[in-house]
This record gives sequence, C-alpha cells and structure tokens, in this order.
Amino acid sequence: MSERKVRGAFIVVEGLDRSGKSSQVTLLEEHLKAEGVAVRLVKFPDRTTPIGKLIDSYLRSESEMDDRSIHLLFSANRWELAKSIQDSLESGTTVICDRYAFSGIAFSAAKNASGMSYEWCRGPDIALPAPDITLFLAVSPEQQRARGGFGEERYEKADFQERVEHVFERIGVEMGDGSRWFAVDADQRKEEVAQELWRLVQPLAKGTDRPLGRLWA
Ligand code: 2DT
Ligand code: MG
Repeated sequence: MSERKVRGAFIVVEGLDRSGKSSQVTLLEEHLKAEGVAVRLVKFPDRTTPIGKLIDSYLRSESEMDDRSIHLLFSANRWELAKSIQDSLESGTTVICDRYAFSGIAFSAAKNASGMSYEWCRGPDIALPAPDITLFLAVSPEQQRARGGFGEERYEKADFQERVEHVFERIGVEMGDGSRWFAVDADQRKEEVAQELWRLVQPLAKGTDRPLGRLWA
C-alpha cells in the first residue's frame, strides 16, 4: 500500500471582537514560519474581492442590505476562495484562516431575524473545506470592556456580541468529538494564550495525511 500524501494543515481561528484574534493569528503565523513551515494567511471577510467590497461597505454602514443577502455574500466570499485554499493545502502549505463559516453562522443567527434559524444560516457553508482544527478565543464581556470597548463597525456592540458568543458556544457543542474545536481562555495574557494555541497546533505543524474533510457534509 502506498503512503498517504502529507498536505498542509487547515487552521481556523475564531473569536469575538477584542479577543486578541488578530495578534494571535500573527503570532501563530510567525511561530510556524520559524519552524520552517510554509504558511498562508487568509482573512474572512476578504474585503478585496468584488463580493468583499460589498461586505466592507455593509460593515462600515455605508450601505444597507437584507439580512439574508449579506449572509449569503459572506458565504459566497468563502466559496470564491475555497478552491484556492484547497490548492494551497494540497501543495503542502498550511493555511491559517482568521474567521470562517463559524463567524458566518454566529453573527447572522445572533440577529434573531425571522426565517434565519441556526440551520438556515449553516446551509450555504455546507461542504466548504473543513478545518483540521478550530481555535475559538473566548473573551469575557469584562475583558472586552477593559480592552477599550468596540470600534465603529456594525456588530461592534456589547449586547449583540453577547448573543454572538452564545451561538459560538452552540457551534462548539454541536461540532462534537473529532471535530477538533477548542475554546481557549482569551482573558489570559497574550503570551499565555499564544502558548496554549501553540500547544494545540504543534501536532499539525508538519502537516497531516488525513484527507481534507467537508464541513457538515
Ligand atoms: P473582522 O472585524 O474580522 O474584519 O470581521 N462576519 C464575519 C459575519 O457576520 N459573517 C461572516 O461570515 C464573517 C466571516 C464578524 C468583520 C465582521 O464581520 C462579521 C465581524
Ligand atoms: Mg472587526
């Protein structure tokens, strides 16, 4: 029997605003590079594509959009990059994704808009490339406040963030065993969070021979 080919690992980092997600993604990227790993960083929403520009304008409240339309655009923004993510992984590059389908579900379902159930929100993302590991940075409302509150964009409000957090918790539970979803206490000091993330990622640093899965498919 021939040996299975090793591909890059697909690492997703999720979290609320002010969870330190962006810094941790950068630290993780640097750590992997220092270990000689080829890394590609992807951020969702990718605001540079034509779809991403519509999303950007919505997030800055420069345009209004139907809740379902914007939800589908966020998903379309992932689908337009899905093939290229898969290609990177197959060529041996590790991909770190700053937000993914889980943000898509959490932020849309938190709107409690009629006809946008959790299941409905999940639908368009079914069969996207599945992460090998998802690191959820859990930050408390107290830490969010202590870190200087929120910015100006849509969704950056304490009561909405709390609802988003609840959906994230549900996703974590429903992902179930074997999905490699880890909630990490992001109230800790930056160095401590980075250390914990590295401990989780290290087994995947040299890639994996596990076939790339499909989300919820
Ligand atoms: P950033 O602050 O990370 O740029 O995110 N969002 C994100 C959604 O509502 N749906 C999605 O599918 C994704 C990926 C989270 C901008 C905001 O967009 C939200 C915060
Ligand atoms: Mg933001």
